[in-house]
Amino acid sequence: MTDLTIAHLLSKFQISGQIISALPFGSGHINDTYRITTNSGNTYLLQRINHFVFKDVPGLMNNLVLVTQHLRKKLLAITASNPDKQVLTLIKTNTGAYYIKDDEGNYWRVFNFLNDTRSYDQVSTEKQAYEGGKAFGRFQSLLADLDPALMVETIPGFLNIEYRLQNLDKAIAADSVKRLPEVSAEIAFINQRRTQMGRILKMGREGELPLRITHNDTKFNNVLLDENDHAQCVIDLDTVMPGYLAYDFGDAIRTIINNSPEDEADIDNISLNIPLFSAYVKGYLQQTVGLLTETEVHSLIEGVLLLPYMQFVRFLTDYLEGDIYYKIYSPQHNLQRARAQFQLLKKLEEAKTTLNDIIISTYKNEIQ
Ligand code: ADP
Ligand code: GN1
Ligand code: MG
Repeated sequence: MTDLTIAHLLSKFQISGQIISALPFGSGHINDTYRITTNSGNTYLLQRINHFVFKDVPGLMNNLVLVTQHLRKKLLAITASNPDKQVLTLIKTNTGAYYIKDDEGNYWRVFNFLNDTRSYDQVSTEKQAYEGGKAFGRFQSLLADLDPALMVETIPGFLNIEYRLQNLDKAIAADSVKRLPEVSAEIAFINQRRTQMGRILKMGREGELPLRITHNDTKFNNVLLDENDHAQCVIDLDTVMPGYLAYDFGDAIRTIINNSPEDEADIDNISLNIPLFSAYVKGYLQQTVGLLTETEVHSLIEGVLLLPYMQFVRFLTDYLEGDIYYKIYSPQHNLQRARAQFQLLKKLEEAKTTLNDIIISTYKNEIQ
């Protein structure tokens, strides 16, 4: 991206001031993000929406507007809240739209940049984990009265494990880049768990778990904390759509409980951080205790196992397909990521009872 292209794009949005700098920002795997500073003192975040991943950008943007407007309205009714800081704000284009499509077919949008915040790829303190739990718990509570039927599925089958396994099976059958021989141990491990990992879907289909509006990408770097590590804003709302609470809980835990990065190369370094888990559970349940059904509480532990499993399946599929989905930074990156999730899942399976006991005892404390 040249400065000229960025200036041209931004000239189509209602931003104030002249551009001083436009620098790539963040460590997301999907969108292209730039931090824009201007001489008016206002800072913005320019994003190219990945339309290979998100096929229905108008539908996605409609979801985003619905969700941010709903959150804003709910926060306005809460004393001491600050919607401008706690909800993402989209900047309109000169024609009053929320995004533009450029001559090459790329979609762009602009948010207000939330200053004095940071996102963490890895959690290092119990306070951060607790605040993350509060942020995602509150996000779900505030969205509980928004009708899921209003939202489009921005990626059909996104967290549907049956669909993810079908995609893996297709990638195995095609073996388009001849990587199958390297991953036979991983595939055997996945196959042993196919039925068990379908439990949440089954409970949902049988009406035991309510379909709610969920975030569906609750990895920890999708929450912004302020300079004192207080939760400020949940971001990356492209996958907000109908889902089960256990999905969001499980995906957050996947990134919080792991003492190593998501793509740890030496799997012997992967271990669980139980104090961080407990802190997240506390923050999350404090916000959601009035919302969760008993069955949902018992489903949370299933999400803790399912989300690393699903991520393992997704990274492995991308590796077998020749790295077409996630941004990679080395040729074996997706394999390395898949193996790290594989190891994390083994550790989580060993600790399942301990983790569930923490969830249940925290819930009992909070409900009193
Ligand atoms: P991706 O889908 O690629 O993960 P995100 O929407 O999560 O894209 O944005 C990437 C990173 O940019 C985030 O992890 C966060 O650090 C930062 N970010 C996103 N939105 C804002 C914002 N409004 N203010 C400040 N930082 C932001
Ligand atoms: C992607 O966009 P980002 O980097 O927050 C992915 C998530 C995965 C995550 C794994 C739309 O999230 O589903 O869990 O990478 N987002 C999409 O790090 O596929
Ligand atoms: Mg992100």
